Amino acid sequence: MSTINTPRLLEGKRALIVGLASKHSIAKGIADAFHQHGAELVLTYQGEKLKSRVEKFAEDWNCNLVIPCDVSDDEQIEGVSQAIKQHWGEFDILIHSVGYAPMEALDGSFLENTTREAFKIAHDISSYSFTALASALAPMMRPGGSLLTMSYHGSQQIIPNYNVMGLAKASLEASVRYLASDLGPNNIRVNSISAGPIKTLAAAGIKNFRRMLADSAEVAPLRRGVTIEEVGNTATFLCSDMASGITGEIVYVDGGLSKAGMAPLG
Ligand code: NAD
Ligand code: 0WE
Repeated sequence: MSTINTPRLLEGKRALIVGLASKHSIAKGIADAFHQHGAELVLTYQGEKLKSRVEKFAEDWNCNLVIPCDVSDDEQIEGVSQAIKQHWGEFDILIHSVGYAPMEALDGSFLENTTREAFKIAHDISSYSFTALASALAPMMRPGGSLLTMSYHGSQQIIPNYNVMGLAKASLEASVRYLASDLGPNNIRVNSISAGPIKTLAAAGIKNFRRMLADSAEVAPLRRGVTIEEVGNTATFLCSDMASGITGEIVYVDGGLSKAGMAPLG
């Protein structure tokens, strides 16, 4: 470790992070950066299977509250709200890094594979959960605080197989703007990071994901993929007072991939 003074952008801030599942999770990159920058953390986990794993991460970050939160369950969201009220009373930052659709809907034809049930689940878990958490938790957030969610460019343009998740991310991005409008008067900001493809658990099992990563790295202006550390650094900026004028925004952390109109000529 270097002994040079690095800026501590989140000193005194309290952050709740929803969506940590493994060392590859985008939420892990965000939590690492937040911890480095002096934030105090509370973590949630989805289901008992992930409990001990998330508790191990908590130790690394001197975090002494880890709470269950399956976002499909209103009672668990209320439980998070009660736990935060007890632990902190007030806090500053909510990270939402959650997305899910039934696997069958993420392969092949959007037209043929989008059932009512898959549509409902994708939108409930990947979009509504952000509004639900905002609704339960924003009343406890201090002025200068912010909410941040994770999106993907499949909300804006056709990405093969992303299918119903593209619709859910479009809905999520629209919710960022309406939430920004409602919470702006309290000086609470709401933003999203749209990340380029990263190999995480949510990417495992997606057909041809390795090829997508390789192709993206050839097309992106930076000629490489992005890392969870890079997403964590941008999240740190967006949730810090350095970004006090930014709300309702979708910030791309994708090495420029979404701006390429065509693959570079060989
Ligand atoms: P990940 O698998 O590490 O994280 C996804 C998280 O969603 C997990 O922690 C999982 O527990 C949680 N989750 C799913 N259903 C849930 C539920 N019902 N209740 C509570 N939590 C639930 O994968 P990741 O790539 O870090 O994904 C995090 C976010 O980043 C997602 O919104 C994803 O869409 C987005 N994203 C990912 C990429 C990528 O290429 N990996 C790119 C852009 C955006
Ligand atoms: O948002 C995502 C992942 C979303 C996701 C992944 C899974 C896999 C496991 C949602 N639901 C599930 N359900 C499961 O059962 N990303 C941005 C990563 C991703 O997923 C893709 C991508 C990219 C990029 C799917 C198809 C095409 C590209």
